[in-house]
Amino acid sequence: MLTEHPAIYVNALFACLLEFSIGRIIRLERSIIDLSLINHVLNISIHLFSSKYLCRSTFFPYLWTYHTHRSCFRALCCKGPPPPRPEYDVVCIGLTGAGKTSLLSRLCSEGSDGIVPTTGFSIKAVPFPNAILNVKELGGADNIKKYWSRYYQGSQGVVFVLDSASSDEDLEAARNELHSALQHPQLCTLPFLILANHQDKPAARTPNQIKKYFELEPLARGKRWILEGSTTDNMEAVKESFGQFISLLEDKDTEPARI
Ligand SMILES: Nc1nc2c(ncn2[C@@H]2O[C@H](COP(=O)(O)OP(=O)(O)OP(=O)(O)O)[C@@H](O)[C@H]2O)c(=O)[nH]1
Ligand SMILES: [Mg+2]
Repeated sequence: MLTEHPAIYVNALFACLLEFSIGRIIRLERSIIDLSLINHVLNISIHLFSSKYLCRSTFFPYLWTYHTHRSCFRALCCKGPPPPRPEYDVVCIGLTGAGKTSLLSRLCSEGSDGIVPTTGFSIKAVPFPNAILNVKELGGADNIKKYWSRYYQGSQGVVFVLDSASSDEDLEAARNELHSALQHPQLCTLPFLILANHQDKPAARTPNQIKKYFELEPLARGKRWILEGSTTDNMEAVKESFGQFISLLEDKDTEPARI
């Protein structure tokens, strides 16, 4: 078999390259294309093409060489798509100006220029190394806030963002909103990530002060949640907080509350 015409090997290598290129295109996530069908069509067209132009050998040596080389080529160069990451649907709430859009945009590596208050809601697929969060941000303006609960259905987790440097009045409003969310029938059993944002500002309360003021302890009992300080100036810390939140979503972390 190894003594066959060298054109067979050129032929097989060419077939592998062609399949590799097309494979890269069709291996999009959630592709609805039937890969096995494409593989059949590809095999036949490669065979016809190669037998006509590259060598006039019989079909079987070609097939053997092609499949052998294809396996080697795949092992070396074409490892295929990475295993799919789990996806979680998360709702993100907080008063207007808390920094929801800014944080989410930075997590998606988008620029922070031109961010305007969210009217209605916006959805972003935020990628992390071990999961993708489909985050639905609900605008925090007064005229939108009253409709928040209509968008809670289907959520698997909650991100609550607050401005740690806001006025006492706004902080109290944020506290009331968080308490309502924690007790809402559609959210009360879900993991919460509470981000005390704007920590870069001198007037910012510390996460501990927020925790005390928000009186979270009685509500925390038996719930899975995290309260962390955050600022758009330190996205590495924000990513770490989301990493812990993902662990709660995966239910890996059995610790009930970390505030
Ligand atoms: N200094 C500072 N400014 C921030 C921070 N996060 C957001 N901002 C600023 O706060 C303003 C409001 O941010 P947004 O991201 O639009 O706030 P939002 O929570 O999405 O507001 P709505 O969409 O209206 O609910 C913007 O000017 C941001 O640049 C932060 O951590 N520190
Ligand atoms: Mg926004």
